[in-house]
Amino acid sequence: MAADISAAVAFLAEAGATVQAALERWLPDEREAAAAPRLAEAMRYSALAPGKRLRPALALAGARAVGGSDADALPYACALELIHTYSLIHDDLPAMDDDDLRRGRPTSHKVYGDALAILAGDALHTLAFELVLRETSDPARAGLLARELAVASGYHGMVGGQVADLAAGGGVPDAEVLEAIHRRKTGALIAAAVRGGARAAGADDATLAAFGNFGAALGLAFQITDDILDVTGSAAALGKTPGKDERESKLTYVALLGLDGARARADREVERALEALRGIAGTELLGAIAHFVAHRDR
Ligand code: GRG
Repeated sequence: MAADISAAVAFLAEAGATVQAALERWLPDEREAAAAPRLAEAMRYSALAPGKRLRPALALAGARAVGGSDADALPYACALELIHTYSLIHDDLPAMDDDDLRRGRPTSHKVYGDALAILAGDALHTLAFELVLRETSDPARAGLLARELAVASGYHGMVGGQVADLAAGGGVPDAEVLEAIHRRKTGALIAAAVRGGARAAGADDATLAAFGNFGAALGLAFQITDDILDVTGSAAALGKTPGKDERESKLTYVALLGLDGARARADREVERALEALRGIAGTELLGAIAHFVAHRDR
C-alpha cells in the first residue's frame, strides 16, 4: 500500500504543477485588468493558493487511463478547480462556515471583504464554464463536459448537498442522511472529475459508467477522511481550522461511527472504488490515488 501512495503522491505533485501553470495563464491578470484589478487579484488569491489539486489531478488521471493526454483534459481539470475554489470561498463566508483560514492563508472575505469574496467566487464559477467551452477543441465534447460540471456542481450535486447539510444541522447522526448529503456535496464533483477527464479523452459509455462508480465511492472515502482529519489534524498541516465539526456538533462520519469505525468505513469505500475498476486496463494510477485519498494527512 505504501508503494501505491508514493506513486499517487508523485503524480499529484506533477499534475498540481501542470494545473498551476495553466491556471496562472487562464486566470485574469490583475496587472492588465484595467476594469476590475481587485476582482482579478481576489480570484487569483484563492485559485492559486496551495490546494491539493485533487479534482484536476483525477481528471488528468481519468484521461490518461483511457489513453488520452493531459492536454485533452486540462481545460476541464482547471474548470473543476475553479468551481471547487468558488465553493471554498463561499463556504468560508460568515453566512456559512465563517472561517478565517483556508489553504494556509486568511480566507478571501478576511482579505477582500464579504462583497468582493462573493463576487470573486461568482467570477471563478463562470470562468470555469468559459474555459471548458472555449479551450476544449471538440465543441460537442465541450458541451458534454459543461453539462457534467453543471450537474455535479449545482442543485443535483454540490449546492444541493450543501443546503441538505445546513438543513441537517447538528441532528441525530443518521447513516442514510449523511451519505445522501456527501454523495452530493463532495462526492458529485469528485466523481465528475474522473468521469469528465475520461470523457474529454473520448472514453466509451461503459468506461464512463465504471469511472462514475469509482468516483462516487472515492468521494465518500474523501469525505470520511476529511471528517477524520478534522479531529486528528492540525491547522499547520491542514491549512484550515480543525475541530470545527465537533464544536458545531456537525453530522460527521466520526460522530456516527467513532474514529476507528470511520477509518474502517473509508477503507471499505476504497475497496468499493477499486472494485469498480476491476478488469479495466490502465487504471493503476486511479487505484493508487484512491489509496492516497484515504491515507492522506492533509
Ligand atoms: C458554498 C456553493 C457552496 C458549496 C459548498 C463543497 C462545499 C460545498 C464546500 C467546501 C467546504 C468543505 C469544507 C467541504 C468538505 C470537504 C471538502 C470539499 C474539503 C476541501 O477540499 P480539499 O481538501 O481542499 O480538496 P484543497 O484546499 O486541498 O483543494
